Amino acid sequence: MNGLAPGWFLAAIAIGACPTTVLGQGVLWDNGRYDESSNLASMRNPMIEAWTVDDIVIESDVVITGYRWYSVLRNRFEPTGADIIILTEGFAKVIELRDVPVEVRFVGEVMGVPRFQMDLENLSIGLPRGHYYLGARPVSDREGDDGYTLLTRTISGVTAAYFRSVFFGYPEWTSILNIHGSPFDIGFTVFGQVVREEVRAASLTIRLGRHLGGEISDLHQSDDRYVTIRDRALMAMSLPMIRMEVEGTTAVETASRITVTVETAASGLPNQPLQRLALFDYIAGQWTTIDERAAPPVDTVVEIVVVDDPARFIAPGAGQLKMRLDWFDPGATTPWGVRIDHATWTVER
Ligand SMILES: [Ca+2]
Ligand SMILES: [Ca+2]
Ligand SMILES: [Ca+2]
Repeated sequence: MNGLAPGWFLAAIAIGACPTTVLGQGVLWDNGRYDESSNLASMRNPMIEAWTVDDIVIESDVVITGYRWYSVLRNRFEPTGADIIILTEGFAKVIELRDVPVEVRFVGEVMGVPRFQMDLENLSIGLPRGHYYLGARPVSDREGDDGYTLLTRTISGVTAAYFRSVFFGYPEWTSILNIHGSPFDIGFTVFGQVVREEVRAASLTIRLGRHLGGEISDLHQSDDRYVTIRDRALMAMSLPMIRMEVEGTTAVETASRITVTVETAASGLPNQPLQRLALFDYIAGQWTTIDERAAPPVDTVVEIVVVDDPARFIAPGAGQLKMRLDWFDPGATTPWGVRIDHATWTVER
């Protein structure tokens, strides 16, 4: 164990606004910026290797294209590159890239020690949705060059930062709580694109029929928890007896494929009502039927894949999607109804 501490504390000092880089990409996760509350070793040189990582939770499948963090670089440390590591929530390695080009930008000094914004760009790391740890570190071929990742007291995600360094006496991933005695996060940002997202309904409207039970969250998965609706009084023959609309929002910018999944059933009747499934076409400004069938008397999954210009079913800019389910009069002489167990979209880039 070397006598060096893995990090050192500084009094909190307000520093000026950070110059921002426009990477032309979406922000997948923003952990905020460092606040000078603390820092922790994170570097690779011929003598020392240390990692500091922090967690993110991503709800959709993504491609990570950039990672930004802030570093103290000592002894005129000019990195030859950087390493990035991504771990599962159990700290199993997902990927480690070494000697990646890094953009280093001076952002200020505290007590004569310079701080730098560090950007990894042009990454292409596909990740399924989940809870991960990420970290990066500057690399040098000189022994004296030290890098320290700048931290913040604002905790995002699920946990505070973790650290690992054989050199500093932490051969296993160790919570910063056990190193600094209080929690800190890394100030970092992850850039990239959502490539596959399961979109759950965020609003539910029963336009025709009487809403008997269930709420919007009952549509989010197939679990035999339902929205139930009964037929309306018969007045306008041409309109459906039951009409349900749901709306959701996707972060996928350019959709190449939308899969619509619904699971429904209707009361058993001498003639089953016609069930019609439609998506709202924002370009044409009208509903487009994507499926029509006799409503099944038991829970039945209908999965419709839309590959013919699916982007028209997403509101430009806002990312909204609208789905409509109609059930038409089966000529029944007794009251009847429907139940909807599941109604979601899966949007793929
Ligand atoms: Ca965290
Ligand atoms: Ca079911
Ligand atoms: Ca359900």
